[in-house]
Amino acid sequence: MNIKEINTKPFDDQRPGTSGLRKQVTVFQQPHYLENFVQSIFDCLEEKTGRTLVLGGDGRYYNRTAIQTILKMAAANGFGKVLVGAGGLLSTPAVSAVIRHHEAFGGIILSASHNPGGPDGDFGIKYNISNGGPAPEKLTEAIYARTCELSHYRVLQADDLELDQLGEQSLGNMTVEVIDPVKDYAELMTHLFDFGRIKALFDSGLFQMVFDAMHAITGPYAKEILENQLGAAAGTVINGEPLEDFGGGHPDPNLAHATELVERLNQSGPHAPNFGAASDGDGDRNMVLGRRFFVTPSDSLAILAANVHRLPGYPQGLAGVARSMPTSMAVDRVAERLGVDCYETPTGWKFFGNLLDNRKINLCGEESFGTGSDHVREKDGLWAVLFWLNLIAMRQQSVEDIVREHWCLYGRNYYTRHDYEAVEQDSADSLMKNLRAKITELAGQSFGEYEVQLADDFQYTDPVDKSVSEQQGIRILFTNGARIVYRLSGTGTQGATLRVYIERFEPEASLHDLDTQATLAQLIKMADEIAGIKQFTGRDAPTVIT
Ligand code: VG1
Ligand code: CO
Repeated sequence: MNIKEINTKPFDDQRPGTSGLRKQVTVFQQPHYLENFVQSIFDCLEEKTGRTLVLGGDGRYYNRTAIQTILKMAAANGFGKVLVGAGGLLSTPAVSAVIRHHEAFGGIILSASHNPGGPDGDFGIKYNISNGGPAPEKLTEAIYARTCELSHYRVLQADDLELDQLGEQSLGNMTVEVIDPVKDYAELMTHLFDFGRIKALFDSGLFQMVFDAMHAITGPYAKEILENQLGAAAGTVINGEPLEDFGGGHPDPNLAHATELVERLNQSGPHAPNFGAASDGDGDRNMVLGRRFFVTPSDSLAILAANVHRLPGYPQGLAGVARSMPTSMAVDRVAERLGVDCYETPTGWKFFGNLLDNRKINLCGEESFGTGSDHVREKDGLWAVLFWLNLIAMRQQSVEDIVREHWCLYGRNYYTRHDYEAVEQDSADSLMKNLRAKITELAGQSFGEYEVQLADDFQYTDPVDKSVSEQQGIRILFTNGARIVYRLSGTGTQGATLRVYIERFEPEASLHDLDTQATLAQLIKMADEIAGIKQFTGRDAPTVIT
């Protein structure tokens, strides 16, 4: 084996964010940049010798180059085997499923998720541990510390491998097995949902759906499961071919970016689809739409929690549930009624891992179009879509009717997120600093009908390993159940992104049909006044509203 030790110098910007290391492609293309980070991951993994690693990405620009490099580095660092998705492709939830199914040591996912791709877009890399989930903070911090002192990395001198044919080949002393990226994942789904029932729904001819894969990774998964296995009409999956630049689009499944899907669902007439869904770059997010009807991700989580006992894969029902702190409190009401625990975690899927592993919860979600369960350790876009399909098939109701019935029973949490993207880092930091200084004096203050019950900088103690995560967002809770939350994004690559999350609870069913932005207008105004958003950012309006 011809292993080379390459001398290198540390980069000072390799601290993983909410979900791995995310940078512009041009940053990753600097000599040694990717290699330094990969070697730092490997250096932090004890007992990796001879073990199996899973490797794949969302197919964005630089995926193939990075896969070849990582394979050669894995061989030089003593791994026994790498399972790599054909063509270098694997969705994020599929990596999680493959790690668990094959009891692998861990996995590397190449993706910048919902961020745009292409030579001028973003790239990212993330390490997942043996439970299939994102590395916990302790490990990501250790990896970061290693990047700050790295002096060399190891790489096998070998030709690039052919990764389009399934099967095993050797790379130095290591085996590389190219696997079907869809197979293990699709198999897992058949155990969770009633495929027969969903198939009958499609076969009835009375139900049509559109799935927008946004030219990202979910296309092949959705085609296989929805069209081939469940009998959805050919053409149900649109934009189903993964492209290196996502066709120039922004692979983020929300009303602002999945415009083609939204147009289809807004059609009228007998041939308008009944159900629409989309997923993001790496397949872990989902948006769910009914006919001319949008389901907020927070409501979706609450509805899944209220219905999980109906599904074949969850005979024990809801064991407990968790949501990220900024996610609306709709699911809390479901947990309360069912008498199960509801955990509030910091943003990012890595905080759900311990809760899932220890069976404190079996369902979790985030307001950012992410929901998942204990079947894997990542959020899972297509899983959520299948859940909704199963629900529709069982209840024989439209998406809108299911949601409205839920609101009638539990009340409605009006919810919105306002993002201010690419703000100057210094301005964003000053805004947060100023807000932090104000927190203590906010308690007890009134703003019209809103009285502050609690204002703090969210801190989380993991109930399992007792690790503490601080400064996870500033939250202001009002006595009537309304909330305003502020935090800075940990996934952006240009400047800073300020996220402001706003919600208010409405128990009255006759008031469940209001326009979200209008009914939250007073809180939105207060959010600006309290934090000085205009003053600090110089912006009059958010960049994206979801
Ligand atoms: C965002 C979302 C967060 C999500 C993360 C990764 O993080 O808010 O809920 O877990 O993206 O999702 P941030 O720090 O930018 O707010 V994915 O689909 O981009 O891996
Ligand atoms: Co994603």
